[in-house]
Amino acid sequence: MLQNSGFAALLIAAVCLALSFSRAQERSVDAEGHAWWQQAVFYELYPRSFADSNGDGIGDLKGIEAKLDYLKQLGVDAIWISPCYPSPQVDFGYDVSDYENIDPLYGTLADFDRLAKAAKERDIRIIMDFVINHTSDQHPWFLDSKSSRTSAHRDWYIWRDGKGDGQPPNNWISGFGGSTWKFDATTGQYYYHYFATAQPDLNWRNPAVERAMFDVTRFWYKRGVSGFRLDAVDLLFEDPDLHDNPVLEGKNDLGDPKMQEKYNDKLRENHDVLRRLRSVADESNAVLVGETYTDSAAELKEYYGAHNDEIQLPMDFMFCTLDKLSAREFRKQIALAESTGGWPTYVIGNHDMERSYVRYGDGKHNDQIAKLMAGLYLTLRGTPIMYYGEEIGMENSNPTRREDVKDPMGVTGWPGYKGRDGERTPMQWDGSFNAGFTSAATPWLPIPPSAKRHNVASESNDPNSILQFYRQLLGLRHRNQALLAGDYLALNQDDPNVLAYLRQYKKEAVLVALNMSGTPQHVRFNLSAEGFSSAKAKTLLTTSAPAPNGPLDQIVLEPFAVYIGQVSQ
Ligand code: TEU
Ligand code: CA
Repeated sequence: MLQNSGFAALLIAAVCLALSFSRAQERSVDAEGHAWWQQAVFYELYPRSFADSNGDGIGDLKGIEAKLDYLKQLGVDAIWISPCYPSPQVDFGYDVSDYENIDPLYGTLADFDRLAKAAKERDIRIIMDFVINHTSDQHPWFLDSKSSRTSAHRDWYIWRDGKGDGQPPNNWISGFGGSTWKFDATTGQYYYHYFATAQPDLNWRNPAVERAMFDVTRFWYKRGVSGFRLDAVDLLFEDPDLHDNPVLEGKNDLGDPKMQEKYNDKLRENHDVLRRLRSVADESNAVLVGETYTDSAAELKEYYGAHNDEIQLPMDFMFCTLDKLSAREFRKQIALAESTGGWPTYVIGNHDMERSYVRYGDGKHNDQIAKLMAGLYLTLRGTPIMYYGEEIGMENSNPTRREDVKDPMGVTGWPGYKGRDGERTPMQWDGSFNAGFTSAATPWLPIPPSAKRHNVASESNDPNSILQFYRQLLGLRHRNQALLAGDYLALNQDDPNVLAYLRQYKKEAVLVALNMSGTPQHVRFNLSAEGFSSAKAKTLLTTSAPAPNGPLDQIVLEPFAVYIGQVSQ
């Protein structure tokens, strides 16, 4: 009897386990085996600049909450919020002094919970920015670490003796200019900071650091967060022997010698941490997005993990740093991303690089080119990550006087490099005072003059605007299985002007043709080799006028036009 009830309890436990396992599986993939993050459109927003609810000139969480309907209508499924944790704001939030709270500039934890609830009601997921490589020098861990050589947190950061004579431990150069080493007189040692001196690097060789940082992710998962964007994830480890990096010819933007970052960038050890971080994420069906600056397909491939057990969405920076409109170059770059065998992650802009509107624009057809770029990265196989304002054609507005520069990189780089303020200006909501971003007299960064023409309100009323094109395209993407899940097949690969491809899903396919040139192009497609005998496509969306009417050998594309059509077998 006793034995039987024991057996029954075991059986019940086993059934429960099986049920909960299959429920977890149900949650994480659709019928075709796609995870939620493969179907989602992501949107990066810089909280300082999105929407200001309390009139202090700086965006905040309540501001974001008030714009969720805008994002939903646009077709956004997940927002990645750049750091909104307590921070001295030396690097505008990328210097975190408390990973488990919200900076009062942006609101409170209660505001965050409200935002999370409101987002969930609209089926919008929240991705937090995880500044995993370094903290602020005001973080209690660092304050303790620097207090004495024997403090509890001493080994949470990287402390070394200098070479004597005021010489730092080695020749490594900071991404923000100068040596990566800063002498601290209290304990007579140098600490390592890849970025600003106010951003000391954590020592990921210390298991206590790993435990504390993994717990940070658990804290946010419990609050309903669906994943993290991993900041500067290439840089977690440094060579323990501190070998000098090989010095290259020439100087960088900030005037320092160029070097090959052989001993402090992309060390093997990164991958062990990523695998363990991923296991924690998997418990919450969460996604890891990587700020992965790779130089080759092989490096990008490694970030997925040997068994797809590291970063699900390593951003492809080789794609987005391709700064010219070139059908050949993009074709090559897409093939490279496809060759990794992983699920690609495409971006064309972020808070660290000149806005895509300016980088790709020719000064004459910029609006058209903005639509062309949307037609590209929102129809490729993979997950796209938008950058706020891209959908309305926001352009860079760089400071013109050194005293106006906010970004620490711009302060060091001036006048050669003006920093990143220009791509971080406030979102342009309407044509009113301060573009509807704030009621304050002065927003934290000035509103560019182009806000009069490029803003949400005016573009909502213009059927030919960039914004309407994004809405239509994202709507199409969400409804169309071939765009969501279809294979990528390059077409007309010798064409120097028109980038064309099929997204094929079972018997359906979507044809995408993008004229990357400033002259009209007549393109012909023969899809019989791809198994499509029909000589016609049904136009789904195009910017070409008149719309090409269907026969696949008679598609004429205006300069910089997008054509998207459905073909069936
Ligand atoms: O960026 C890492 C990074 O490599 C950048 O510093 C980049 O090289 C630079 O912006 C030039 O464009 C991340 C964040 O995205 C960036 O905003 C932070 O400043 C940096 O980390 C430090 O946290
Ligand atoms: Ca580091």
